[in-house]
Amino acid sequence: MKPTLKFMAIPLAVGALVFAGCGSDDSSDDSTSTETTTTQTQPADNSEAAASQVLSLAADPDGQLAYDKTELTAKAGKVRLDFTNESSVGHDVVIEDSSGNEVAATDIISGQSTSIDFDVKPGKYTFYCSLPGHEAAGMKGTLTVN
Ligand SMILES: [Cu+2]
Repeated sequence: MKPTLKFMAIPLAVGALVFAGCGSDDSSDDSTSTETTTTQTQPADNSEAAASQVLSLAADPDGQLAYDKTELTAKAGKVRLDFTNESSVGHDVVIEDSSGNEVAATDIISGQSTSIDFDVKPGKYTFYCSLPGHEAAGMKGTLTVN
């Protein structure tokens, strides 16, 4: 063998290796695609919040200390109570649970109507007018929740 051939072969081999190295580097140049998946938060269905049952109660239109009902019934859940007082005597409706805790209360009204929304569980509730002497005179009743 002639030494000149070996001498010439080495730079070619090195050049080939360097070239191959560059080529392999190119493949690792992938741009990492950051896919941001937008999570769509579903809006809460607030239509369920509306009272599904409506109770009505009225005070005596002639000003007697009495409601038109002494018993109300409802199913557990959200309840709306419509209270009407056509008389000029002020009245309200306070709802208490069996432990005597106030669950809801209307404004004191006269000559108008109002309503309140509240939640009830199965059991016995009481309602009454909070004006002095009115409950004692008979403005009271029971709300039974099934
Ligand atoms: Cu009253």
